[in-house]
Amino acid sequence: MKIAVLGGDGFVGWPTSLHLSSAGHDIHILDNLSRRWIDTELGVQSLTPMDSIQERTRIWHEQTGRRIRFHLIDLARDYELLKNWLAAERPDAIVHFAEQRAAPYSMKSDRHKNYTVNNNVNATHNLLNAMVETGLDAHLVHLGTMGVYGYSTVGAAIPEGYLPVGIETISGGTARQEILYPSNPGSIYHMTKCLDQLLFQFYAKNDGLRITDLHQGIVWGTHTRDTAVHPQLINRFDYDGDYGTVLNRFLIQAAIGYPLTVHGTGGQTRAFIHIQDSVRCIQLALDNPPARDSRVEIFNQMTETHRIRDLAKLVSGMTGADIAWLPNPRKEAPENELVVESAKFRELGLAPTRLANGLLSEIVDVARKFAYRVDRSRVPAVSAWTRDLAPLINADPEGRRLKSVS
Ligand code: USQ
Repeated sequence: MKIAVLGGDGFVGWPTSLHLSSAGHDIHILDNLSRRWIDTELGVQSLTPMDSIQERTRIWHEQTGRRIRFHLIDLARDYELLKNWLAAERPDAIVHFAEQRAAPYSMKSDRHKNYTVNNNVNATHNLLNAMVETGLDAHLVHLGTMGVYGYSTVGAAIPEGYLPVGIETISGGTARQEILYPSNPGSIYHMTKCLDQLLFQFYAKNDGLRITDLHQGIVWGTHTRDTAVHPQLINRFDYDGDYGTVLNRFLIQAAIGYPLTVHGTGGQTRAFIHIQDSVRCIQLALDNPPARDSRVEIFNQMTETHRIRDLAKLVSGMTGADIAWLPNPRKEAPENELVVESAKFRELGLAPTRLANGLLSEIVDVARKFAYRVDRSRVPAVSAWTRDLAPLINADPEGRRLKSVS
């Protein structure tokens, strides 16, 4: 298939592009390289040394003989360019990663809130609009988030997208329906993914677009089979307070002798998936498109759930790292249960990489190897969710950390 990977320069986009290229597909990356600009804005860099996208694709060709083509397009702003590209190239499938994906970055300031909403919602809408306008019958696979469901404890498993409900009718009966699971975003970023869901519902219903939405958990790990082919194909790895996700942050913190930064009690339970499984899920989704005129297909793309404090204790047990119990910069439930249905990918053949099996090699092969590149001053998470939290979080993050080491 000819596949457009939108956002193919990013953390999941790059290994996905390699994986699909390896599988024999003709891959075109469309990207505005915004993630690299944001690194510059924040004054941080990937833990792993990352080459330009052109250099990465050159090495991939040199190593495998396969071509991945790169097109510099900003989906949110260059609507005409995107439309003309789709009309000319007519991909069979589109994988859409081209959104600002960090919750803390989205909550940094009013400017960052606006940027995230404008970028994410416009990118998704421009894409759907252009697909209809060009009469493109491509299967669209979108990377969504488990965070659309929220993290309140319900006492029931979260279904894969749709909730069966009974509605009391005026005549006293019960109307049975399956509705989109109620959205409950915990950040501006997560809110944009909730808005995406409504855009997908409308365009599937109105224009018959074939859409799969993947509600992914927190990704951990760095390497996939393909990024390991050559040092210059290495994936990015974020450890900073805005873009670093929790488990990858704990791994690098352990590697540099920095206490593991648990927010609050660490009673937050979250869904996780290894990066290799993530790219495999995307391939499985592409191989199993929804039928024409069916509703949006939704998968829960996660393989296990863990409490943050249990992860901290696990990493601490493996490395001897201290744990720091910090005031939480986020407005989120301090403790939650999380049970998630995720049978659909397993039924399609996903064999998950378990955290217990992959963690140690991640610490040794990546975190310790590149620890010399870490700027310790970028480790604290300082984006506060509310005005009330800001003074507490921004008061001397390093001192706060040291006082609360257990
Ligand atoms: N946390 C800590 N210490 C840290 C960093 C985070 O305790 O040093 C806590 C947070 O307070 C939160 C949990 O860990 O309760 C997860 O935070 P995270 O930064 O790992 O993940 P999140 O902000 O939810 O976002 C990430 C990705 C996002 C994706 C999402 C999946 O950046 O793109 O959509 O994971 S999910 O969390 O399932 O919604």
